[in-house]
Amino acid sequence: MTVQATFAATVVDEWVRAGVTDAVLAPGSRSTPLALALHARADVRVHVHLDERSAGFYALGLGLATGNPAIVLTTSGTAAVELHPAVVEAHHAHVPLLACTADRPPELHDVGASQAIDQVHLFGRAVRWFAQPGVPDDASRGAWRSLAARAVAEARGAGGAPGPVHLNLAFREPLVGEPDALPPARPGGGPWHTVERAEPGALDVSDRVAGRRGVVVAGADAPRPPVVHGIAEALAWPLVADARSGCRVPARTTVGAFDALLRSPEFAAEHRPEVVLRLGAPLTSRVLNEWLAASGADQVLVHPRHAWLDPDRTAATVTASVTVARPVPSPPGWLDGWMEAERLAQATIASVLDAHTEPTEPGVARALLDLLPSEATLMVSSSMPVRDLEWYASPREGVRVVANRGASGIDGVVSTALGLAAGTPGRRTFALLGDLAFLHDAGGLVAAGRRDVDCTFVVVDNDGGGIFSFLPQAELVPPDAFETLFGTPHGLDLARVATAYGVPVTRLERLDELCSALDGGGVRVVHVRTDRAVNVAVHREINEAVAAALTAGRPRRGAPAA
Ligand SMILES: Cc1ncc(C[n+]2csc(CCOP(=O)(O)OP(=O)(O)O)c2C)c(N)n1
Ligand SMILES: [Mg+2]
Repeated sequence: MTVQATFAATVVDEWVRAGVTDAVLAPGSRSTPLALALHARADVRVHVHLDERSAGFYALGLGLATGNPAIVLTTSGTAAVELHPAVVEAHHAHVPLLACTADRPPELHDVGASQAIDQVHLFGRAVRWFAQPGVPDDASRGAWRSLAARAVAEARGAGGAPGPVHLNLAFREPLVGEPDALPPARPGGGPWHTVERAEPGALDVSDRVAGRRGVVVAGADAPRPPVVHGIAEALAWPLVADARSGCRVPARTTVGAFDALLRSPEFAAEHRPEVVLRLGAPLTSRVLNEWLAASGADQVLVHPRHAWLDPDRTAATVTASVTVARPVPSPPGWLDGWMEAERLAQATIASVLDAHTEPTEPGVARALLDLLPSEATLMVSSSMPVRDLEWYASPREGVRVVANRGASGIDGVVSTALGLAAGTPGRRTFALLGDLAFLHDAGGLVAAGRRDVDCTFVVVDNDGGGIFSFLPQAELVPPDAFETLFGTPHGLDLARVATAYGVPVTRLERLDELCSALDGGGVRVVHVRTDRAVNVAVHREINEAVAAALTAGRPRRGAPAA
């Protein structure tokens, strides 16, 4: 019997009572009491990773999938530091996560003991709560259940938004032992603490929106789709929706092709709104965001957790929830003008992409979303995949789209997707990612063989960072320097990389092979070779074709739909 083992078993018992189901562990000695306590519970799924950075993102993926914090446990030293990227992403993206770092006891600090570093407030202000209870002893027994229950409650957003919590847990040897009787728990199986929060009332914006030309913009963390569609429908406003909002489904008001549309100066000028309801996180489209910022419109920013997501500083009002109690629709022709343009743009995008038999990057994004089975989850990496999906995919129902856009890193994508897959058994998971994002976390594939997860990675391989070809650097930096510093070709055969991890690979030569390439379960890679210069040309081709279609068929403002 050891006090360390009793502490660890108590904490794990409390986590289970609070609803925790998954723990992600990386091997190490100092974390032994907790590792053994987690392993001893049949009601906790334990996922073992070799690399703590991947472990952190895998736990993030589990949290995204379930809304519950997953435990991620490391030993001390640099192992603990490796969690930082996932903690930062969880902080910005409001994903519950319980980061537990094992630590050496105080007498081993500052004396050159192995793997002893300062882990106090290791993740700075990126955590909702930090606690270090000290080496467990019998005197602290009465605090153990509270500590564990509060950690889960804080991660779920007791103090506001969900996010990461850091417990720094010092253990003294012996590290292996059996637990004694646990301190008494709450009767009835519940956790020591629960947090009850009253929902705030919604702000009624009826007077501000009545009869005006407005736009609803919905990003990640927008209110529930029926609420958003209800507002757009009642006001007869276009709903500019990113797939991550869940609102980008076919409807009388849904506009998916806004990026291409707003690249047309005439369209952008003629469709300037008077009022904008911005729901959730900003979209990635710079064209959209600049158009909104320059519009001079009255803007209401709505975020259910009061996140201040206003990079252009244009929100006149910030609130958690809106309602329109007395809806007065926009003037005749306002919505029709948008929707006619949307139909033209979608048809044009489809016909441009259909003319390319070889896979193009926008074509893969559009076809992939179209082809996914119902109830699938799609993760998209930062850089061009998230943009191609936002700009060129057509609206559809029944797919959950997620991206690590809290801090917009290209790290941890493989592991986040595998964590999402592990957290949604019975639903298929797909990831659309760039070659650099894939290579960055290729080590995350080690976990693929260890669990029965279903995840198909569609890797768009343009041999480097394709996004930089769209930035001013591409014009202003001499080509050789641009290629060395930004293009960063690696010349690796990604199929061989995946195969080395035991992951089967399908090479996609033609876009029409995508449907069959997506068949089958387990962890797989679909490898798509593209070219960065061709990709710039394809984007230009689509955008010019949409502008031309608008010029040819554009209804004048105020005109009813054809
Ligand atoms: C961790 C991290 N490092 C660097 C960056 C900067 N960055 C943004 S996009 C990008 C290139 C990504 O390349 P790839 O994944 O191949 O996608 P592509 O641009 O080709 O679509 C880089 C390096 C970042 N966002 N995150
Ligand atoms: Mg790339």
